Amino acid sequence: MLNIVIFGAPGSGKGTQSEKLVAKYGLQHVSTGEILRDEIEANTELGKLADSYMSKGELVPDCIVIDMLDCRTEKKRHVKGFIFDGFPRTVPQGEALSKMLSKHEEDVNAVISLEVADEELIDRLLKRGQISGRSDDNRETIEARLKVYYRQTSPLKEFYKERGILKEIDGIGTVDEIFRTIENEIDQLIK
Ligand code: B4P
Repeated sequence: MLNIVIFGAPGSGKGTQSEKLVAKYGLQHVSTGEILRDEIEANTELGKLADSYMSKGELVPDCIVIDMLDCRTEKKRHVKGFIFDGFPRTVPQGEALSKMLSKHEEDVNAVISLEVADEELIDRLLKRGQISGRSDDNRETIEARLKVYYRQTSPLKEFYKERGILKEIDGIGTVDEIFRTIENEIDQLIK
């Protein structure tokens, strides 16, 4: 199995590049952001709870996201591998992911970190907000999400660097240019 984490600040292009990775490598896409937005859309209890955090730019608590993910990946054990998009977002989530995969003698094979400067991130998310209508794509919430990223999510880079699997990639350029760099990393891994 091939287990890839696509990592980066909000708006760095995780969702965009994940779609291309799924198309090329046939991996199962697991986007915690998408799962949570579906729950909000369906007005479930989980969705209502998630919305109270997401609309403020905060992370949904670890225990909720970890249980949600564990349940979904367990149901899909027959796949070629996973692309984890937007998960993990905290060190406890990173530890939980390794624990989940270790039940099947697996681990994360590579963490692709998309590096994009803050001004570009804000610009992209404001543009997306104009068309997506997402409640978290407005300036105030975007700034809160960036603070949360630096405080709670970026320490994961050190976590994965220590494990020797962090691949930092320039996330500025066209979607195809960035994808070619990611492809090179993954092709080396598969060889
Ligand atoms: P996510 O859904 O993961 O989304 P994101 O971080 O906002 O965006 P992403 O990086 O995927 O950007 P995209 O490709 O769309 O999270 C949303 C929220 O859910 C979080 O804030 C949190 O509250 C909650 N959540 C999710 N996972 C969680 C977890 N594990 N724990 C706790 N809470 C969690 O790209 C952004 C825009 O840029 C798009 O418009 C795209 O078209 C554009 N773009 C992409 N690549 C580009 C490029 N190369 N050049 C120019 N524009 C580009």
